[in-house]
Amino acid sequence: MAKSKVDYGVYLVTDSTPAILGNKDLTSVVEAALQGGVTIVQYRDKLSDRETAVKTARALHEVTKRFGVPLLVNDRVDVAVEVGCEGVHIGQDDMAYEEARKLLGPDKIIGVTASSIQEALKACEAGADYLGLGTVYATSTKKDTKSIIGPSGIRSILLGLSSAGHSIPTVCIGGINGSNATSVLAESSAAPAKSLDGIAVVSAIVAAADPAAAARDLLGKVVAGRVPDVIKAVAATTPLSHNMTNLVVQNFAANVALAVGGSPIMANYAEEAADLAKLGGALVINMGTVTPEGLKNHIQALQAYNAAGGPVVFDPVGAGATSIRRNAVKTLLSSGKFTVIKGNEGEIQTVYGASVTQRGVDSASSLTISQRASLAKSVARSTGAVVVLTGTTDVVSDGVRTLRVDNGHEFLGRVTGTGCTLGTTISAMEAAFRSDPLIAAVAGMVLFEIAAERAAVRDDVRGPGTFVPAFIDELSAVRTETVKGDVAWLAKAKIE
Ligand code: 3NM
Ligand code: MG
Repeated sequence: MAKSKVDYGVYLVTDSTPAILGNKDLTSVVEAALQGGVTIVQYRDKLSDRETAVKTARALHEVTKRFGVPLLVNDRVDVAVEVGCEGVHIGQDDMAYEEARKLLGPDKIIGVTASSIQEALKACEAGADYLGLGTVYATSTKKDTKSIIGPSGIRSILLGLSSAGHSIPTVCIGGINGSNATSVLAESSAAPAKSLDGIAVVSAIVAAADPAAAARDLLGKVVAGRVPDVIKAVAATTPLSHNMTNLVVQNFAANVALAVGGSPIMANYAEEAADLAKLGGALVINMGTVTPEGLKNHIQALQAYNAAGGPVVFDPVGAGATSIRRNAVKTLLSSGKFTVIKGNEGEIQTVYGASVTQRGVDSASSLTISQRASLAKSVARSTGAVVVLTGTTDVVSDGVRTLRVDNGHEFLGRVTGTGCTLGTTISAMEAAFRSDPLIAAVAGMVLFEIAAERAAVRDDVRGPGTFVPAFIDELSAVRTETVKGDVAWLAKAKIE
């Protein structure tokens, strides 16, 4: 696993003491936490003898490897070397960074704890791969913590790092749980410094009655915490949203692209795609009114954006409705790579290869939420794309992290083209926020659905007709508020 690809979002630090683990089995707790969405694991065990530590680390590594998640070992560099896991985490009183690097080689991850800007800069300059910042709040998990610095202390370190030109990944640790994660993330971030990349927890997951649910809850909060970064990135760059879309939604989609901060171009002639792909935007391929000519254009444009490294959003409208569309989906999937595939249940099932027959382009649902989550995850794994499966509860998955978004309003289902314009919205997010396509997709989704909720309850909205202009207004208002730093609207986000 490339070090640059590591996701520090929900960082689980283990503890084997009865006070925290109780009588549970550590490996099972870690496995449940990984199912819930933990993105990196650190085996921390101050008490076991070496033989036990190596045995436990091996068992944990078997599990983390299955989930494609890195395993680090706290402090005991020799254990990490013997097990061959992905790296170590060292505190200020542990082995010196240079010595650990010599033992581990250049490809392993070494994280360092820092409580002050001096410690953080020193670790950065030595070459650390990430920093664990803390202690945020006093915690009974670690009784010998030296300095309790709070979210404001984290913020000072982040500002210090960014003014020294460092963009090293950071997580914070100490007393973080589901109740305070959102405020810790918000209070510790300060422009122009980069936000925290994640939160590290011990007891919030290891001591939880349901570690999978605890991990899922934290993941939702970490992802929600990044949403403003995505919307601001769109506002700062006004990325091109190149739509190759159907006849029905051209005007609506262009207005939505503008409202969310993008710059729309509706261009169906693929000979233009190579030039457009160089402008730093993203492409939407929407299959809504498929024709032989259109399909050829889609393939050519897909390949042009792939060659330029630009994101591509695929909207397989009505994919299961006809055999022509089912074949078009197969052809497109084998012609290039998509960043995001967005569709309703029937469409995503068709992408999966199931032979479902959709009634026209409408959505119908027969799967349970957890079946929808596994479907999205499987398609994400097989295609390498982020899958956005829309419905009353939306599911977003990149094959590792799978989230449910429970926002939206029934008016979205009573107006034509809302699904298509969601694809356009997501394209703007993907264009502006390349570092994490899943977070970009979730940001597009919650911006879109919360704007719909706000529009639907306005006094001037009396039905689906008056909803449309109000919805465009609210998309624009939510974006403007976010850019000004007012993110109160995000309290409505239901991401889990
Ligand atoms: N390191 P909990 S605080 C392992 O400040 C560890 O460096 C800390 O446990 C530091 O999430 C800590 O249960 C324990 O509060 C964090
Ligand atoms: Mg230590």
